[in-house]
Parts: sequence; structure tokens; C-alpha cells
Amino acid sequence: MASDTHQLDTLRGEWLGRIGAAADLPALETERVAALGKQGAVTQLLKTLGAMTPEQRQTEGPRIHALREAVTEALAARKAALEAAELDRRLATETLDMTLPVDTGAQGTIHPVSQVMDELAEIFSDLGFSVATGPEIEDDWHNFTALNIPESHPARAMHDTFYFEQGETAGPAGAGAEGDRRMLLRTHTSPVQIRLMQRQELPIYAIMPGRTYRSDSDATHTPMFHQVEGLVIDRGITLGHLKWTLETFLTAFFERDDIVLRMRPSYFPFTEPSAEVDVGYHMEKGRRVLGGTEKWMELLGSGMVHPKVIANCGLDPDEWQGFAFGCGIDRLAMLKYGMDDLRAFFDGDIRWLRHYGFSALDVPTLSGGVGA
Ligand code: 2NM
Repeated sequence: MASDTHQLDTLRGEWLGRIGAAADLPALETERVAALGKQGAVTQLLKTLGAMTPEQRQTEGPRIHALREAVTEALAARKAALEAAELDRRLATETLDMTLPVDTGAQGTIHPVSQVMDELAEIFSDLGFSVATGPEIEDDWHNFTALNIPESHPARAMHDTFYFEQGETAGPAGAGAEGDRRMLLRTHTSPVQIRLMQRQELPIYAIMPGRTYRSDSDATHTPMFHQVEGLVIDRGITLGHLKWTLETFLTAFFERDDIVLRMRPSYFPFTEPSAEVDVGYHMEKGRRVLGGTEKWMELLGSGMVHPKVIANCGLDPDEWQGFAFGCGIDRLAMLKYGMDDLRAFFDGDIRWLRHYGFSALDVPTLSGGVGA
């Protein structure tokens, strides 16, 4: 018995030494198989228990099991140490150099709507206009009432407004009568102009690009679309200023010097007089190309801001006059860059964007658009 104990101690020392010396995981696996595998040394020892007398087994059993236990633990400890060393080695070698230049193989592009918005900002800033923005969730007063569109006005029905459930949102207290506080998704960017006039920092020369919403959906209408409106409020503003501004804007935007505008009398509740603006175009290879006077298409709405609208914003209409205009940005983009289906604008199809979009690394300016 004493010699058996001695033998087992020697074996344990031998195995723990071999396991501790295993240089890598494959070497460690070889040791595991040699000790604990089917033909392994420790497994063979366990098998000798079967041939022993019950008394021998009582003393030898726990010793041999203790040896197997010690070998198993040593294997696990060595495995953990080797894995930790491997991780340390990878952490030390697999580094990321943050000073390297960015990957220029970018997949995304600037959406044509963003491109056009930037072009508009650039053109109008050359004319001394600023860019104003405002909330897309509006109250009835800013979207309709202040613009001289009262509750009963047919224009409200025409706008196919998305209203919030009564009680879902509460308009600001003091915004006016109960109906005026009803919340909605703005149907045009005009409420931004109302908010601008209410601030009374005069004169005003500004454009308002942004998202607008109407419950309308077919090949030429999407429930969300983009609009740009312009507003000038100053002393002595006339229709002549309006026409010059629109001509200058469209000539710069379409980059042609043969842009011709035609103003037709029209009606909007918020302007008086009101004019619809047509632009001359012709066909080239089955495409509409702006310029000339052969054919006409409607492009913008405009007019002199109604004195009631000016008064609704707390300004004196005898002192302050102005003009306003509005048009769809999506339509401007389609005309300039030759797309024919409005719905593709909002599909998010990367192939369409690669074809019509603008490089993410270009600053989207008017000059960037020209070369495209
Ligand atoms: C249009 C056409 C004509 C317009 C007027 C105003 C305001 F606030 F000054 F009264 N904002 N927008 C306007 C005028 C918009 O879009 C087709």
C-alpha cells in the first residue's frame, strides 16, 4: 500500500509537470488524451479498480479518483492560461490605427432632395435671404387660421390634412379658440412664415424648406413631400420685386439664361393679388427641358401677402408689405435631374441613390450639382 501511494504521488507529479509544460492548446490536448482518453494512463489506472478486492478498492479508489481530479483541474487551469495568453497576444498585435485615412469606398450618397435644398440655400443666400425652419407638428391656428383660411374655408378640405386625435396632443394655451389648438401635420411650410412674422424682426428675407404632409398618394403625390416657400416683408415691396426674385432664382437653379416666366392671376386665401407662375419648356429626346416659350408648365404659386395675414401676426399692413411664393422641392429635383417617378424618392433603394444621388464626399453646392 505504501508503495502504491508513493507511485501515485510520482504519477501525479509527472502529469502535472507535463500539463504545465504544454506550450499551446494542441499540445495540451495531446496530454489530455494521453492521461484521460480511452487508452490514457489515468483511465487505465481506474480500470484496475475492477480487479481489486473490496478492501483494496476502498483505499485505492479515492486515491485514484483524486489523481484523476487533480489531472482534470490542471488541464482546465493550463487551458485557461493558454487562452488568456493567446488573447493577450492578439490584443497586442491586432491593432486599429485611428490615424489612417477614412475608408473612401462609402456606399451612401447625398439624396437629390438634400442636394436641391442646399442649392436653394446657396442661391437665396446670394440674394440676402436666410433659411428658416419650424415644427412639423403644428396647431390649426398657425397652419390655417393665421393664413386667412378660417374653419369653413374650402381650402381646408382641399389640403387633405392629417389631424391628430382630439386629446392626443394639446395645442398651446392662448393659441386662440378651441378649434385653433387642434394639432396636425403641417400641410405646407407657411406656418414657419407666420412664426417668423410674429417675431417681428424686420425686414424679413427668408426661405423655408422642409417636410410637409397631405393625405394623398399616387404616381405624382406622396403623403410626405418637400416644399420650399419664400417670404419677403419690407416697406414698399411690389409684384415687380416678386417677379425679379423668381426669375433670378429659376435662372440660377436651372443654370440656363433662356428661362421665361409667365404669371397668371390665381387665388390663394393668404395672398392678394395671387399669381400662378408657369415656366416655358420644350422637349429634348423625350424629356422636358426648361427654357424657351414653346410649351408652358405650372411651377410655383405666389402673391402679395394678404393684409389680413400681416395683421394676424401683429404687424401693421399699412407699413409692412411683402410677397410670398411656394413650390415643391421634389418636383424641382425631378425637373433638374431628369427623374420621372416621384415615389422612387422615398423607396430608399441604394441603386437609385447611386444613380441619382450625389457623392457623400462632395460638399453639395450648386457647383457640385452642375457637373453631375
Ligand atoms: C404659396 C403660394 C403663395 C405663402 C404665403 C405665405 C404667408 F405666410 F406669407 F402668408 N406663406 N406662403 C404662399 C403664397 C405660398 O405656395 C404655393
